[in-house]
Amino acid sequence: MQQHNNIPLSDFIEYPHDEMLEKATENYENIRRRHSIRSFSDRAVPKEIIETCLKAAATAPSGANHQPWHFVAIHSADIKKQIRIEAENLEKSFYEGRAGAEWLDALKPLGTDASKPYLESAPWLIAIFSQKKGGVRTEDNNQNYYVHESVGIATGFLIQALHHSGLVTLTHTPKPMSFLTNICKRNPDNERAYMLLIAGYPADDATVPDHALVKKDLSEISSFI
Ligand code: IYR
Repeated sequence: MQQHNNIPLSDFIEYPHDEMLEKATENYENIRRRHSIRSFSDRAVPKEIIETCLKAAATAPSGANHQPWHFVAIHSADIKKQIRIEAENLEKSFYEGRAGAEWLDALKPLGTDASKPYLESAPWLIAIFSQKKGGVRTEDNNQNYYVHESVGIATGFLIQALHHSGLVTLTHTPKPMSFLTNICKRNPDNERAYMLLIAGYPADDATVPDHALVKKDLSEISSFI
């Protein structure tokens, strides 16, 4: 049986109202410049940037604080090539009909297709895995809870950290993603590939589809009661 022991909150920072609004606005102005990018430069990004962003991601809240995630940061050209080959094969069948007409229609405004050169050109691919079992210590083998929610939040933190550091990302989910488990040599009994995040600098001629810039208004996405 685990015991509970509280320690005083010592790192909370309170801001006066004006400064709070300034910070909220500053954050909004910064995060609204985040765009999914599909054209990456091959410029190098130091490993310590990725490490620091992963540390930020790992502070995310999770079910029972079990931290049911594992991030594989891929820099190896050989592994990136293997991932590109597998992902493009899957995407080919997806775009050739597996997706179905409605899905393909929904993707038209994004202009995506089966070709994924950025899987080789971007400096980093981060394969994110969720874990069924674990615990607060890596060696634990207890049930994990709210795994999808927890890994989703950590992934959001990671995207935000990379953006904040001055990099761009793309969330990529080739279907099915089990090939990532094999390539990254993860344990398929406990881990499932959750997402592949591409990170780096945008290519000089990178574009953003205008469709992606359409964001719902505050009045549509929220209600105050
Ligand atoms: N995985 C495919 C298709 C795709 C699906 C959705 I939903 C998107 O928002 C974007 C793409 C691809 O990466 O092309």
